[in-house]
Amino acid sequence: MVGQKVAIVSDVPQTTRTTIRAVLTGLDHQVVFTDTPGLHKPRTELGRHLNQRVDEAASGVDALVLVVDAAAGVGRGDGFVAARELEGRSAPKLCAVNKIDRLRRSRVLPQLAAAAELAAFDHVVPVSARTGAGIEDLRSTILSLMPDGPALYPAGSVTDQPAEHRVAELVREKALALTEQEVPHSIAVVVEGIERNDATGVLTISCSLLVERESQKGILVGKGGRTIREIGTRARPEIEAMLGGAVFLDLRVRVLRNWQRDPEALRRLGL
Ligand SMILES: Nc1nc2c(ncn2[C@@H]2O[C@H](COP(=O)(O)OP(=O)(O)OP(=O)(O)O)[C@@H](O)[C@H]2O)c(=O)[nH]1
Ligand SMILES: [Mg+2]
Repeated sequence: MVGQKVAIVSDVPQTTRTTIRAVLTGLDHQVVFTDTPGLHKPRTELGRHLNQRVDEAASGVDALVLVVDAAAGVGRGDGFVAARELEGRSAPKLCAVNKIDRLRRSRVLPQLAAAAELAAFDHVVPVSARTGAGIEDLRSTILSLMPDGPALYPAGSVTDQPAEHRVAELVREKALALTEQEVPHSIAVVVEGIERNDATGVLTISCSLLVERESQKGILVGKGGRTIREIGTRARPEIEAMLGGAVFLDLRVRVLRNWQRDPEALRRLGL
């Protein structure tokens, strides 16, 4: 929607943990998109916090967009989210029916019809975030619904996230892709410091990957450090492109016992 990677992506549910704003600025308009965590049945304190973020974000906006997964099939979970977050709200409501790249043509209409049943939508738009199909349509539909108002962000900004947070998120994205089962949910990433070498211009970024148990630390480090090295190899080029310069990534893995269930740890992690 804004032409740049602002939120990380993974196969693992509850990838997004904070409310992320993405800013689209044109000659005569600015739209601020708020990406939220996915509403789910919480199993930990973190899960409850994530659901709260969704409730907060859904109030006081100019339009609401429910994104559903047409490849998985629109279903009961979507109905639950629609009832909880859309019902009773006066803002215009849209449904983005995503992943149509994975559907045979004949399955698209039934999915659109199922989506239309979820709530009193003003628009239901088929899209593919992967191929970009329908995205222009969704963007112009949203634009047509926006009230007049002043720009809230300077023209050049694409997100409200500080650089440290974006770096930590990119590292977490690579860690999620290289781990499985319960481990991805147990990973949090914190940037401890960024130092610039004035002679070479290289930025040294020190990052901690936090896990909940000693055994998970072993998994994340990998045999002879293989996994943590691979995380760095994958994250570094994206971080360099984002910051516009050479980066040395110093990654270490630490245990912060059961942080997902610890309100004090969540507070310190900004979650
Ligand atoms: N085929 C296909 N896959 C997609 C599309 N959009 C997203 N995906 C995949 O769906 C998965 C989830 O994407 P995310 O962006 O992490 O989804 P999310 O809704 O933000 O999920 P959370 O942050 O976990 O709440 C990833 O594996 C993506 O690659 C699409 O249009 N087509
Ligand atoms: Mg997400």
